[in-house]
Amino acid sequence: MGANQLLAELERVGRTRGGGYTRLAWDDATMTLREWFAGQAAALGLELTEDGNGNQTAWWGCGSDALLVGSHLDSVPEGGPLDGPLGVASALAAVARLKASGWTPSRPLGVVNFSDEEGGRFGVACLGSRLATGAITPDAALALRDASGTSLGEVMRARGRDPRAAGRSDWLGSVSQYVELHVEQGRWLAPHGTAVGVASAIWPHGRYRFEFCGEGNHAGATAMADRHDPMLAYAATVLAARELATSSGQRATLGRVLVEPGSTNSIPSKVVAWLDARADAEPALEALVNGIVRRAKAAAEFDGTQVNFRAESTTGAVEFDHALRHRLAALLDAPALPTGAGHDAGILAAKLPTAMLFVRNPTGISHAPEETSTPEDIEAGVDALTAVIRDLG
Ligand code: HGY
Ligand code: MN
Ligand code: MN
Ligand code: MN
Repeated sequence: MGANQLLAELERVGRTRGGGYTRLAWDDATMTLREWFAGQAAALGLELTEDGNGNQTAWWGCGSDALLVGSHLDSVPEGGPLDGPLGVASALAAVARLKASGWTPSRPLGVVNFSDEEGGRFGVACLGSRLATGAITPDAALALRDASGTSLGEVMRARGRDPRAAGRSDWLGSVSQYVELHVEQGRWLAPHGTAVGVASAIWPHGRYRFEFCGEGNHAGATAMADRHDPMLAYAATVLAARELATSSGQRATLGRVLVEPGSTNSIPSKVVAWLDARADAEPALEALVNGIVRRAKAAAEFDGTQVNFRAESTTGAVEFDHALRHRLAALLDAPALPTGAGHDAGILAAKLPTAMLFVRNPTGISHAPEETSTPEDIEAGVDALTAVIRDLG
């Protein structure tokens, strides 16, 4: 079955009234997708494994020196249909094509569905691949809590997994190359008139948690001069992030905010906000984040409130393996392009030769329901991935 048909099967899973897709780690929609993936593996005669972190891999052959392809099936809240699923569906479609053609790999081939790439529920991105590579400890990961206060460990246990099995997985030791196909996020391929590109690098980026603490009080009975409203330092931080990112040509977003108690007629006692900061070089990222933190602390001091700050997850600049990415670019006659989006491939690149293919996204929009590609470009992506597997496999 082709990638377009496979994606059509996922169309209703996790759809929201807003028209987006919400498929958070271990939620009902994502459990449906995991079962779908298992069904696809069985239909293709692939052997399905799951490591202690929830990463599923469907194997064609077994042993060392494996080639791994795939991506993730979870989404951000109200995300688009392709970020993640396109890579998994294209990998399954490529395997189906290769099997139908009678081709057999000379080395083991795995199709992976990495668990919780987006961090949409527990806040930290690429949890499955970070756990599998040791980039985060099981204790730190399992203690992460979602908006309801439930920890990852409790969620995994409720889904029949043993959280004690989480952590570095030995299966990655048998993998010697990873190629992830992904919908383009941003609009570079369209103006360059090509359907498929090869990733050169991933911008350094990080996620940082601000906690603005003030004095909860009555919204009607408290004079303005008597307030210690943490919302003000939060608002100043949002504006500072935009100002500092814009003036330095980098990127910063405060997109995940929790206001407590959150009632209309109470001055908040606490505002928790997550900063997503990205820059074209590590020193620039550090300067950007430090500048935002300085401004947050100054604003809090002015209002007699407090601010706590901590980095939740940071990913250094990723330069994809030169030999591999040049081989793919030559094979496909495809251009190379950097990306500001993070990926599991960025985590694996620290451990083994890794490359990414991007499929044209005509609007460049992602992490929103409007994310799209065309059926023709999706097929072109499968053509490219099939050629890559033939070449490497
Ligand atoms: O956040 C990212 O850049 C990725 O889409 N998870
Ligand atoms: Mn993704
Ligand atoms: Mn994403
Ligand atoms: Mn080079």
